[in-house]
Amino acid sequence: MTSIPNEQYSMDIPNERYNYFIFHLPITSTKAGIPMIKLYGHEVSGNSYKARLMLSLLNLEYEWIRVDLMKGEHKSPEYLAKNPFGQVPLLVDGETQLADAQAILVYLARQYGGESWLPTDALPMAQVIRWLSTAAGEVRQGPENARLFYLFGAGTKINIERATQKAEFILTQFDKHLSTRNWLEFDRPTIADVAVYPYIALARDGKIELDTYPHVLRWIERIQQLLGYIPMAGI
Ligand SMILES: N[C@@H](CCC(=O)N[C@@H](CS)C(=O)NCC(=O)O)C(=O)O
Repeated sequence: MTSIPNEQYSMDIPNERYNYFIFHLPITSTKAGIPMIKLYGHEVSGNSYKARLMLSLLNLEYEWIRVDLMKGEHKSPEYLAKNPFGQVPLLVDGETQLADAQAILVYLARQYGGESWLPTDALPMAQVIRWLSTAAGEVRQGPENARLFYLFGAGTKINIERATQKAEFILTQFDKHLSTRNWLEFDRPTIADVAVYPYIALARDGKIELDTYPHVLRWIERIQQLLGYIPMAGI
């Protein structure tokens, strides 16, 4: 989401789907007293969901720490001491403290996922990272911003025409790319798919219909069939 003042989060979350998830996220996980991974996030945040989804796909236990964006907890001195950007998600793994969904995906993939989710040879790694950039660039400027506009209103100062246009552009690109392949890169899912998936699958929240992108729809279904897949409200 784009950085916006706290008061703009004091909206009505649009429907009960979101309330359901507040109460159905993992609460705590410690194994024999060993400190486990902690994830700071919010249930409406697609970026927090990226990290949750990856943790689940890797079958990792973690403690979910809800940062109440609506109450401005992400701008509290305590939270800013952890992440000066004042954003979720934030991952803590022992001594490691890491903000940014894409960075968290890289960390989890390499720390716990071997070569599968993020290969280390120069070209394959670059091919995956390219989609992480797309997630933080075109996807954020398009479907993510359109969703932010419709969930949080005109106060976000988002140019909705521009966000919609960018969403349609990137969805057209994805649909073309996915017309000849099952996954964004290689013959298996990688963090490229995980990085891009949430805000594409949430596009309808931004009044972007996916029906005209059949290959994207089939890719969404494939992701939802992955072992360890977990949903998010709105998808
Ligand atoms: N580059 C960051 C952006 C994170 C982000 O924008 N998080 C939103 C929630 S989805 C947030 O915390 N917004 C509050 C703010 O920016 O003040 C990432 O990919 O994790």
